[in-house]
Amino acid sequence: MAVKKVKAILKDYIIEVLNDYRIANESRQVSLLGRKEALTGKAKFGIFGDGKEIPQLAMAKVFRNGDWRAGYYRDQTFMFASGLMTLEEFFAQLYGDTDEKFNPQTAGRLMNNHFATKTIDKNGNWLDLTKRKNSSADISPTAGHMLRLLGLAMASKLYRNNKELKDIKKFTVNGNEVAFGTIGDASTSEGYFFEVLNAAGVLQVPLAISVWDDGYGISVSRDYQTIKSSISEALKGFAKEGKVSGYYIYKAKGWDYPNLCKIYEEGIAKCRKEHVPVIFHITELTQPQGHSTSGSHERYKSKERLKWENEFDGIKKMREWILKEKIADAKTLDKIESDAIVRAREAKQNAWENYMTPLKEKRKDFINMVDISMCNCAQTDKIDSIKKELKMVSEPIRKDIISSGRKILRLICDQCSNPHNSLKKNVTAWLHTEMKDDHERYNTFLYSDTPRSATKIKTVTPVIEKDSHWVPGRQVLRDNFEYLFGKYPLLLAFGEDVGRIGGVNQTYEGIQEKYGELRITDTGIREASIVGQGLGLAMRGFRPIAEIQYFDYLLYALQVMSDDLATLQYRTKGGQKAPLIISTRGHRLEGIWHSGSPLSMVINSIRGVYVCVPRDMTRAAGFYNLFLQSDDPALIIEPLNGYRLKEKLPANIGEFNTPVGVPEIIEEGSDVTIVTYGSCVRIAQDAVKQLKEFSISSELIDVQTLLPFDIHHTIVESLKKTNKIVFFDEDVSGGATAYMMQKVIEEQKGYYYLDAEPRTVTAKEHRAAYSTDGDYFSNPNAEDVFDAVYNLMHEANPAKYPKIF
Ligand SMILES: Cc1ncc(C[n+]2csc(CCOP(=O)(O)OP(=O)(O)O)c2C)c(N)n1
Ligand SMILES: [Mg+2]
Repeated sequence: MAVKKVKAILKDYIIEVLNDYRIANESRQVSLLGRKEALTGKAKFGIFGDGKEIPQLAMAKVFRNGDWRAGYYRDQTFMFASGLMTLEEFFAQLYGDTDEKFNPQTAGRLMNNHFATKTIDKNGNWLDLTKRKNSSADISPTAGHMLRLLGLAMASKLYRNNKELKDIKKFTVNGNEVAFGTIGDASTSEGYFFEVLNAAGVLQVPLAISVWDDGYGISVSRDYQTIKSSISEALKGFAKEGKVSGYYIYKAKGWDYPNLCKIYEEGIAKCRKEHVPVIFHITELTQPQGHSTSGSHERYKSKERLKWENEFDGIKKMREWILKEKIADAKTLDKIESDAIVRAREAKQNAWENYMTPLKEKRKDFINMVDISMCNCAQTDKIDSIKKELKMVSEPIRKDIISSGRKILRLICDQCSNPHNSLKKNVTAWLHTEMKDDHERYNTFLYSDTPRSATKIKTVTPVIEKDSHWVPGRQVLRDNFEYLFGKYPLLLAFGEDVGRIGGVNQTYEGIQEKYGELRITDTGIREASIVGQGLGLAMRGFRPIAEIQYFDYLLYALQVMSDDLATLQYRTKGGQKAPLIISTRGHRLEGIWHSGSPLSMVINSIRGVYVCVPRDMTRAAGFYNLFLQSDDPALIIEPLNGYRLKEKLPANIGEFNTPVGVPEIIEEGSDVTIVTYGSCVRIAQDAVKQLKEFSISSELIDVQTLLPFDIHHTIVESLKKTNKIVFFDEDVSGGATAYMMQKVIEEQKGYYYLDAEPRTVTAKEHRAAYSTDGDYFSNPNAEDVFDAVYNLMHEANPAKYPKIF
């Protein structure tokens, strides 16, 4: 019996090893073919995982349902071995196939070997993430994914330790999920790597980072990248020492299959159970084909290095080991290898046909439709030559067909249009249908398109009753947060000074005492990974508010907001979401780094995230209330000087909301429209008062959100009445005022209602000086607004409004 059992185990082991060997070989073969596809022009670019196959097999063995990956472009073998991608899908990515049936992870929106599993369905509902292996969507900026990795790992800790979440089902099983990260050796030089490693060590979260060390970052060798030329040496101080918390650090050779299997099994088991983070430094990896299809590694690797890479090729080494251990004979392995070549070719062929057949059909249909046999106008020759040219394209893409269609449409003359079968009508209808189709293909899912889109939430206005109390603005927020923490068990807030003291402006005062440190907590000073933490947590079902203490410091976090958060829904074509709220406070305080309002920098880099600029705390609270019902990410900028100003405490605290894209008319007027937001509203109100004394009637509009901007075109309605407009804020000139101007004058067609040139009132080019009146001379003030408006009135009617100075 015992012998039988041993034999059975041995048999299973042999099957497992040979299956791994097959996956490694198939993975290698698709890499080799992939490069050829790119070099022969069938793909635009290719980056592959050859040389990194073996450790990924080991990692995949311990990657379970519910676990997460945040990695980079070398991980194809891991994806194959985890059952998350087929070889056909590998090629579909390479060709940029936009058909989700064939390229479900990115639908052609990302370059090849960028991986992303689905976490939500088409209506934005969460899938059961405990029953699937999850890969957060990759991005290209090196180490950029480290930030979200922190949040993915943190979620397990919170789910395990917060007993009130024991009924949460779709995201966790007792916090047992490990967040697997992968990164290249050279990318560990990025600051984010160290920032996140430090934070994960402090937090003690189940994060397992594998460094695929092939000695190079493109052409730059490890000596230029890493102190002591070894990341595990460099990180020795991070190691766990007895009871002192830290990391388990493993180091192994990337071609040593049995040892890799052993360390991954051991390391991940500890990580899962103890929630201690782990580093796997995997050395002696290779790049058989160099970095990518953009160049060849012979340019920078020595002959000796190339020879070594050949000898220490992981697959070759695995073969040697299988033979040495007598797990299989050479014939068996030869067969696996030759089958892998066949299978890779077949996958390539299938993917290419899937991609090309519909395109060729589309071209055929189009050419048949443009039937000019009945035309006798002068342009038929030109039309014919465009058709011929299109026919000649051996591998047509949509651009070829649409571009031909648009050019042909210009040449179809109205005279030859048969009313019953009008060529013009047919081509026009075809073009409309195609453009709609391509819009869906390439331009959707910047924001959520589900019923939980922030634009679709029913508006609930704040209820102010006769006996409502006047309270400082910060209390409106505080009371509102207290209510929200009670209402949403998955709501979290964290940031610098947010936990114990309740925020630098006391907007969370007493909330940690009431709801505990797991819900509301202090973080280290690490803005980028505060946002990353929020992003990862939001991807795992939490509703985080990640606080950046001051708007000026948002720059540290702008990269992750721009490259990762803002593109998430788009780059997965609605396959993943992260409804994260980033909160900060800005506008008008003291000096260069405490007064900023660089809104153009923000709105122009984070399209995909809504940007809210409330003028007071009731409006700010309304945005938190709105976004917690929505599945869109948002940035909410509280007006710094509004915490102490009194507001009436709404009776329906926590329930009212502030709609997005809906400006509010603060003052009605007839002479001029003033458009502004945030703290500038109060300054504009002062200016409006001053203007009134000169009998100038201003209509003052608070846009409330810059993204989205005035979705119902309220502002142009005001302009129709006043025919004059001033855009005012404290960004630089050409900044957010220019953005607002473009929206109103071009998009809303405000141009047609102007009687005078549109004006902007902005800050100076330099930042605000600290000196007590530095603000007055750096930022725009009520007098500047007054002058801008008055001068407009003067130009229109110099007799009534004589020049002042
Ligand atoms: C922020 C950023 N800088 C530069 C690049 C260009 N780039 C892409 S990959 C790469 C090298 C990465 O090397 P390594 O991390 O060792 O990974 P490997 O490709 O060797 O596996 C560079 C510089 C980038 N993608 N992102
Ligand atoms: Mg490298």
